[in-house]
Amino acid sequence: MVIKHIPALILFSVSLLISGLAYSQEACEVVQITNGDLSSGDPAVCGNGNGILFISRADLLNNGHPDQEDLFFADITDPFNPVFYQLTNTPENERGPSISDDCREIGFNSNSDLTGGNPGNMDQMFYADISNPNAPVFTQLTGVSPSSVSGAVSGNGTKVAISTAEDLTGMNPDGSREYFIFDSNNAVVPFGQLTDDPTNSGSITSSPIIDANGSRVVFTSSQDFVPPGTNLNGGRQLLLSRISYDSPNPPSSQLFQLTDFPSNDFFAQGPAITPDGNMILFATNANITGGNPDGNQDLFLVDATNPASPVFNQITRSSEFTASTGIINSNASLISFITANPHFSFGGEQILLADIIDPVDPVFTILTNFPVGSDLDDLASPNQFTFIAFESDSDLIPGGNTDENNEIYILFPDDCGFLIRRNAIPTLSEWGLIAMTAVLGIIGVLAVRRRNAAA
Ligand SMILES: [Ca+2]
Ligand SMILES: [Ca+2]
Ligand SMILES: [Ca+2]
Ligand SMILES: [Ca+2]
Repeated sequence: MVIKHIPALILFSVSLLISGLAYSQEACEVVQITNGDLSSGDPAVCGNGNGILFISRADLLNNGHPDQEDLFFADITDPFNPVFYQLTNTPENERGPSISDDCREIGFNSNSDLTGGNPGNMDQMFYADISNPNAPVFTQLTGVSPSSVSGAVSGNGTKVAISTAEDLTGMNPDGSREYFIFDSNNAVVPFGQLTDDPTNSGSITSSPIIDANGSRVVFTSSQDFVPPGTNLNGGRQLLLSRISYDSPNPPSSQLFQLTDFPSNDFFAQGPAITPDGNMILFATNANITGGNPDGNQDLFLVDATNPASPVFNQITRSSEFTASTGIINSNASLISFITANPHFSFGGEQILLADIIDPVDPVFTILTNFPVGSDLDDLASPNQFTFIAFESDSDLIPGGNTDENNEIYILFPDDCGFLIRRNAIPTLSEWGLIAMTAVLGIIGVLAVRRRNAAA
């Protein structure tokens, strides 16, 4: 009676093992969006997933533009038939593109004279309405004095966070690098200076990122901002700015230092933020939660819902460099990053997905199986992670990029990839599964031996 179920029992135990430890054993579908004889890259993706803003040196629309960087928009409502628009056609360089959730507003920096306000070809921050991508409307945001600039537009398209040493508001005569907010809804005083480094002592305030409605901005800085005395050693800390808008008064903010690195040996890098501004993914070499004693770069999640009491979780744990940047979806259930770290990949650079619903015990999936030596950069995605955009100068879809300049690709992380574990050590639930499988298997083998002995 029992014996006739033995083969089924063995099959069941094997299937348990496979279903528990394997994922769909197939790399995710990858689509090459651009195909030029010069580089395309730096993709920014609309939150709704309908388009990609990027820069390209290639003459993608055959209109004879010079071989320098121009801004392009690809409508990928049908990702298999992208529709391209060339937004700028200047003999200078456009860089650092960002785009709103509905693909209508963009931010970028450029040394071109797009509106007649930059005849000296200095690096300036621009904002543009591309509701009609055939006729973008440009606004030059900076330009009083020369300074390098970077920035990002909010998800709702109405705010731009800007990092520059320019004195945009009259509050920065020392010429230190500060962070500003531009509010397109405030026609009277559109700029607010939201940091105040009193001296130009060379501290670095890097490219800020901004949430959906512009109420929170995150950036890294080695400056000793809040409260003074917290960062005397110049660690590159992660800071959060909580912003209030009170038009026609300028925007104001409260600044929070989220990390507390003990020295300038430590730094935060490459932050990404959820649309609600509460969850931040970043990389650091610091041992924030006790799980990074080797001091190489791993990815950390910080819940900054209450920015005065941030809660950190270390997502990747490796004895080797993992990544300097990653992306996060809107409800902080998934992150993605590029790594060549052998703890997470087959070898060479691959794109990883991590389910972080339980950030203490993330589940990792390799989405790609690119040849060793493939070079990937600049992940970007819609709020829901329906696809992941990136750039690569490898011939990822054989024959599609034989000249090996940078092209834009997207992949669909849908029911594909190869499940792996964080440390190649099974989790408690996996150990349980393995133990159960082993017991069932032993019972099966014993029963078969008994049957053979009886025969
Ligand atoms: Ca150009
Ligand atoms: Ca200053
Ligand atoms: Ca580590
Ligand atoms: Ca190419």
